[in-house]
Amino acid sequence: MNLVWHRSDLRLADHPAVAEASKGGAWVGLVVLDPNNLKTTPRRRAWFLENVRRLREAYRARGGGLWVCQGYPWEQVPAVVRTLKAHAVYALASYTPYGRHRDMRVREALAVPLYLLPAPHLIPPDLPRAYRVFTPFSRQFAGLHAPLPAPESLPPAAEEGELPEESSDVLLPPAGEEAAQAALKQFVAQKLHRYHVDRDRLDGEGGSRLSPYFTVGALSPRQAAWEVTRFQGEGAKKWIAELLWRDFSFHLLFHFPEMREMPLDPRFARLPWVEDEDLFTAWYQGKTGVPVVDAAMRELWATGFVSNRARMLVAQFAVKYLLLPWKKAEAAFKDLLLDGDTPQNLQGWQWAGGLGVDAAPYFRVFNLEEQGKRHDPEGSWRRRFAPEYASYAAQDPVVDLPQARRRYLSLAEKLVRG
Ligand code: FAD
Ligand code: IRF
Repeated sequence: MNLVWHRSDLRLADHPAVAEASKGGAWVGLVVLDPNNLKTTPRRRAWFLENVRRLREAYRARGGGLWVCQGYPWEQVPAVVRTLKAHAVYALASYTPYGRHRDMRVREALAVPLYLLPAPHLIPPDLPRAYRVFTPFSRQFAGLHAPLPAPESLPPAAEEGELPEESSDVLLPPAGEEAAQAALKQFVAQKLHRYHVDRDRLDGEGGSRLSPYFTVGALSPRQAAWEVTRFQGEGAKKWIAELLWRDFSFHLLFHFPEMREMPLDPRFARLPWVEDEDLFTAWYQGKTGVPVVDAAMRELWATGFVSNRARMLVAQFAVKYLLLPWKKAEAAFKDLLLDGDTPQNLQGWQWAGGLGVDAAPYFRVFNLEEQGKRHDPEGSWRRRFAPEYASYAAQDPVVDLPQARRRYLSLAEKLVRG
């Protein structure tokens, strides 16, 4: 008997550990509900648990069994191994600091091997050379292998362990790998051809909205890339590029784990962050008087999702216009996102905040009114989430925008020039 331990890979298809375990003998699946991962908002816990439910159904449908237990993995995994008299544990390698620490502790606590197989990224995050800039990183993409099929049947096994109930304060997308595949196919059929044009829409309608599935691993990046290999257009090229950005985030955090707490360019750690709780709350609750920021934050509260363009703008506003402590804002923002993912959120905040990720120049400061007009020209998204604003012009904003922009540029210039 062997174990396949699922973590951020809640699927049976394109799963190298499932494929390896299926090569011989009996095996069961395992999910350990880890308090270190579940210390988050109800909406994010509910999303993860809903996908575990769908995974358990996928096991049942194939005659297999998914075990679910609660506790620290370095205690629970060895306990399940002992109960089942398992000979080995298979899992997909984790590239995050916590994941690697966890796996080291589990390996030390186990009396049987823990086989960590490479997860199906487009570019393995643990490339020996560390890249800080996306373009040279993306050039390491050496093409795609076909995703692995899900096993048609599983070794007969009973399931064990209850899944806790968790209610979400936002509507959850349909969970599980079947729903993810349906959403992928619908995006490719209806939106891929214009993706390079529409992806910057503030209403997010130009994108796939697949990020929540990537974050819990109901969908693999390789499956998402493979689905477009038959297309040659600009939309398909941009789609692959954005999937590579996801891998770039994992790569950055693998090589620079300090970016959890520090700007990748440490000079910017010395920005005079403004510890003002009222200002933070105004930003966090979408009450800043800046329409594009307020619409974005209110959408995020109401739905758990917001477009990439809106994320860039609210992050840059927090860091450059308000000088809010970037780490506090980044963590609060992630906890509202159904797709909240440590590598992605850190990369996004440090890129948008000009804190050293990629070649995003520190002196790029968006004109927020212009951004709103350009990426929501009809104003329909703004009216939906911030109807009190008749345009994207600021109304009694929490900071004087031109003055705040000059303040940031002057401060950043001094830090860069030393
Ligand atoms: P699409 O445009 O359909 O893109 C397809 C996939 O490519 C996405 O699902 C995502 O996996 C990847 N991708 C697209 N854009 C980016 C990007 N800029 N960086 C990295 N990967 C990308 N993404 C998360 O998954 N979790 C987060 O916590 C997160 N936080 C972010 C915070 C900030 C400040 C910024 C600027 C970006 C953040 N992103 C995050 C990246 C990106 O905004 C989302 O992945 C994207 O908006 C999800 O919508 P979508 O699936 O429709 O994207
Ligand atoms: N992975 C686990 O193994 N166990 C859990 O309880 C997890 N809970 C999560 C909750 C939320 C909101 C998200 C992701 C998880 N994950 C859990 C996946 C982790 O990201 C993954 O285990 C990673 O390797 C280490 I979003 O954190």
